[in-house]
Amino acid sequence: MKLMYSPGACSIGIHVLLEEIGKPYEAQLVNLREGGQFKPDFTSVNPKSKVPTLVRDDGSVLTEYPAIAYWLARTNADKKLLPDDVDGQARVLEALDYCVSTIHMHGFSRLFRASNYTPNPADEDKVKERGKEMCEKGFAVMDKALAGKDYLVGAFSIADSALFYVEFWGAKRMNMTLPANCAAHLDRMLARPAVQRVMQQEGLN
Ligand SMILES: N[C@@H](CCC(=O)N[C@@H](CS)C(=O)NCC(=O)O)C(=O)O
Repeated sequence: MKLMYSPGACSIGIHVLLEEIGKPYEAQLVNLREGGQFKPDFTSVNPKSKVPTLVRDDGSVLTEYPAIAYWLARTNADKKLLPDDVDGQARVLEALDYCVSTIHMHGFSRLFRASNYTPNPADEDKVKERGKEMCEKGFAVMDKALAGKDYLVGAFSIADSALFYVEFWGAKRMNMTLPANCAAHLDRMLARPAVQRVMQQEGLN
């Protein structure tokens, strides 16, 4: 398998899952700052110009964080990255989707790419403010979901990998103060050996 990633991007959560699984894989850096996602050698693999992109052993390409995480969990069932029961699985997908589709795609996207949300540069600060509010609301929801628990749904699951990357962005890139349960979850994630290996590999230590 080959993961196409960018250091500190949302692909870090899939990188963590690959390390948790422990099977051999290759990690290929795509430099988003230099526009590597728009170059033909990348777009010929993923025309969406996004990481994470996973090239599987049969050469087929899988994109979109939730799909990649779900496929990795189902094809490595012994690693228990999804609960066994349908209700638990639905809860994992519910939390995973909220982290990716709401906190990342609505909240952080406004903070990182305000110019995509307004044609008027003078309005960009307002867009960022709205993005920050969305992130804060998202973290408050996840904080409640974590009350009295180490991980979102039972044991560590694919949902925690997604919560990890948005918490990481909030605390380490945007200097936000995470609510207590999210801050403790981020610390718990950073203490996992798989996460520490990824931080080192992506040069984020
Ligand atoms: N919906 C996609 C979003 C992926 C995404 O937004 N990736 C960002 C990095 S965090 C990216 O590749 N951005 C490059 C760009 O937009 O040019 C997913 O779930 O995988």
